[in-house]
Amino acid sequence: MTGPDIPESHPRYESLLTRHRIEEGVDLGITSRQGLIAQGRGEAFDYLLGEETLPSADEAERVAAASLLRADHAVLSVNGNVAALAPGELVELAEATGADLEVNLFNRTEARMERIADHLREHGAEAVKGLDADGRIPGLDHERAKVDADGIGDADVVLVPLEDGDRAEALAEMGKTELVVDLNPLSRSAQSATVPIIDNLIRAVPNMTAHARELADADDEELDAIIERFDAETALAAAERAIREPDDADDS
Ligand code: PTJ
Repeated sequence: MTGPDIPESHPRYESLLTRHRIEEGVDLGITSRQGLIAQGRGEAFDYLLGEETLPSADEAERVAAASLLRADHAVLSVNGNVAALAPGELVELAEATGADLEVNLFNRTEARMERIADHLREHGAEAVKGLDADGRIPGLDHERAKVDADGIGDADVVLVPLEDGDRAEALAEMGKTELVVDLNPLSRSAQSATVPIIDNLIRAVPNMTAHARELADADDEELDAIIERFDAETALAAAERAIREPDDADDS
């Protein structure tokens, strides 16, 4: 992708870069036009959160990394926004944790599925799932229910960044450990997650990879202890507090 002409010293550099990536994703036929709206919602929450990773989000990212490492079969779900914002970073997270990558779209079209899979391959992905669509998530209408039977269908741990609430709830009902990245702590996706990560995807993914690398030699007991100590409600409450009472900040 071409870089935007924004000086790194600009106070809103990260936000402008993110907008540029989403815009370019639309131009490339990767991101849906609804993705622009989703980006705007996300930006508003990021602004309220101070555009930085809260300590509670950093902890959730470590727990997510431990969950991916501990999984029998982990899958990172990729939609049009995620593919535009952090394709190379997701490939690195998949490599660091042994997870599969699967394209899974809210507004599914075959053309966009193919383009996103190609885009991930251009960023170093070796295998990309999602195109077989031979599995279904129960309780959703036909197009939105499609998954790969040997991908999300079979996974015990799934990372679903920027997921819509319906599908997040349906995946949770399938008993999967669901790691959700969403800047809105009140969204149904965040609320139904096993591990809600209230952070911007562009900060969350590299930080999960850093945690995964640091935990690469940890044994199962250590990973289990990290996972068991985590409390989703506390993490959600810390993010909500950071928005409502910024002066108290997140001191968890
Ligand atoms: O590519 P598709 O067809 O799968 O569609 C993807 C979108 C994201 C358009 C679709 O899933 C959708 O409409 O999502 P929603 O219901 O708008 O939810 C998106 C959520 O992601 C909202 O709660 C936003 O606050 C949040 N969000 C947006 N940008 C980011 C974000 N969270 C983390 N990082 C971001 N950069």
